[in-house]
Amino acid sequence: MNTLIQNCINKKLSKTPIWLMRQAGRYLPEFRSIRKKNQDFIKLCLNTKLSSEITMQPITRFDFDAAIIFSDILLVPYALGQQVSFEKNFGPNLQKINLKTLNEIKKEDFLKKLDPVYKTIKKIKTKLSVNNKDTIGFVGAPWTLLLYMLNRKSPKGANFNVFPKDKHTNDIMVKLDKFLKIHIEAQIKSGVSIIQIFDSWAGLLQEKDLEYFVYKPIKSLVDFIKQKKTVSICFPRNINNYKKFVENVNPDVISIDYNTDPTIIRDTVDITVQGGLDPKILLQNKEIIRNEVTKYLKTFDGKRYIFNLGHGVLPNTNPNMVKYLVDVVRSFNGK
Ligand code: 1CP
Repeated sequence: MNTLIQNCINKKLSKTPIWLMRQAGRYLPEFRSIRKKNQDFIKLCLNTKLSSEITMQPITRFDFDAAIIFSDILLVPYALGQQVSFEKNFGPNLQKINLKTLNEIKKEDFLKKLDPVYKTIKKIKTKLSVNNKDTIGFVGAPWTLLLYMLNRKSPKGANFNVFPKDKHTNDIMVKLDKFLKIHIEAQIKSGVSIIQIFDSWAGLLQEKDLEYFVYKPIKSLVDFIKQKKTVSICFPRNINNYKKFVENVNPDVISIDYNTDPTIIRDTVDITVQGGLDPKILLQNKEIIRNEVTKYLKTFDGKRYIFNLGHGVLPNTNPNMVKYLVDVVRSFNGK
């Protein structure tokens, strides 16, 4: 039996599937109580018992149609030998890249470091497929990872008008392509049915640089995922032209941000669409939530659409409002 998301991609429309980016995270009190006792975030991601438990928390609470593995895009730089820590109220903090380590890293050592992630997938996979739910694995896109690796902290608020396409950049991009494929393959072998590629900072680039930093490297990953007969979802956040992205990259699903007009996407893009709702709407009252959610559902009514947000759930979101959102989506019966 197919999952709702597989049906949605194969045009067999029944119900609108729903899951949320960052559904396993800081807005949930049950996550916060585990996090309080586990100060080292990387260690927490690599604790199979706890990361399985955290992955399942939003499924237990809201019965979402898919679970996204509790992990982080920055585990890849970490496994490539770059130290990563997360500081409260600051975000990620990366040590300088060691090119020698990066050049010498072996596939076996990389996989060994990330083995707990694959164990987590295996552990939860059975439970999820019995309930006909998808298990979503993910990676950061090469551009977003490159940016964290070179900037060594969040690029929030930064403006990269010129970003060098020099040998140093190219060498790192080549390494990322290789090791992201290794990470993707290991997640697929462990049992994920979908890979989402997060290009959270694609919107910082100028149009002329998208080909080099976004389309080409993501297409390489999407083609690889296709060869493995697995579904790909791309989230090139805040780019101006999703149609052009889809034409160049050709993923199974395109995930849109909240600055994009959903009607234009509906009228110009021919693949399954995911997401869009501004996560700040969940901080509003029920009436506003219902109206805004219904806008998206009506826009994509009769189309292949996966309900999600236009970025991750915000930490100050009330879980009751997430429950309400799920109820609104599940009870929608068309126009
Ligand atoms: O308690 C804490 O402080 C940790 C907060 C946290 C969590 C819950 C971080 C730190 N990462 C995560 C989990 C996470 N990250 C998941 C797990 C599953 C889920 O979605 O529920 C996923 C898919 C990610 C992906 C991720 N990490 C992205 C891409 C999506 C996005 O939000 O744009 C990015 C950019 C990161 C980097 C990251 N991880 C954490 C922080 C604070 C940051 C930096 C964000 C920034 O630069 O603004």
